[in-house]
Amino acid sequence: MKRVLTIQDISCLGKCSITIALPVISALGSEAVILPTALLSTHTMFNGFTVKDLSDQIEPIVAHWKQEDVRFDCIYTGYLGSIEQIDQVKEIFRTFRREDTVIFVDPVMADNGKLYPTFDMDYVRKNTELCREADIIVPNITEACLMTDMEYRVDHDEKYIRELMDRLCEFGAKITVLTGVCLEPGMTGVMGYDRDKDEFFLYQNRKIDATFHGTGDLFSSTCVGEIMKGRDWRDAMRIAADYTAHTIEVTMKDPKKPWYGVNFEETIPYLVNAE
Ligand code: PXL
Repeated sequence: MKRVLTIQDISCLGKCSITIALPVISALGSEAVILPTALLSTHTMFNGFTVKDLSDQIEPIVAHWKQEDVRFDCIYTGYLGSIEQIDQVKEIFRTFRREDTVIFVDPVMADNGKLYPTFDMDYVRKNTELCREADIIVPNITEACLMTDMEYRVDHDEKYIRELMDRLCEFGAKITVLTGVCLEPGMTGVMGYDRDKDEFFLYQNRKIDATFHGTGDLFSSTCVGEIMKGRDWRDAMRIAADYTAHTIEVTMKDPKKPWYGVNFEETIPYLVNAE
């Protein structure tokens, strides 16, 4: 069985980061090992959330794993707490990276043209450094614009997306994926670039007029789980995009849906059977 280390926060309530990564990666048949970066009462879209930084736990946990000679097939990072933590994560890459370890970085820090509360431009620069060490990066358009110094545009055309992709590809990842790419009315999806094959990939599916929290984490966790299943990265992205859209649709039909996240629990059977 493949073993995935995921490094992100625990938002106790809120259906994002580790509380999505764990069930999704497990459902797709890989062992999910967690390294929590911070403990929050909720995600940061709630008012009055509490945060306990867990940076001081990282070193002893990693030291113990080294003693146990633990190996990972993938290291997947999402929301990290601080600039110092990004240095700790880089060190973890150095410690556990083997020839066939997939380093998957989702530089979670912004959406819809805005940085999340708690982050600033120094954090953006540091997250850019982390992306330079990855095999696969999956920023959304807002994160990509911040990291490449481009203007954020809600309405975009292919020329704009290509320019953004060109700048992102300079980070040197084997696979560069930009999410939230809308190139046809009513559609949204991803554009990817495979460095070794020098090939672009565009996948568009129906755009649902709603934004829900945690859907980026759902997309990334699904990609990781599918890649660990041996799926080609293009198929993994297609399945993840379809699964995310399907989950949003199912959530919208629930009159009792919570405002803070999607009903991914209901759609796990769909995911497990996705081809
Ligand atoms: O879904 C991304 C995410 C993860 N973790 C925390 C967040 C967010 C987005 O706001 O606040 C704590």
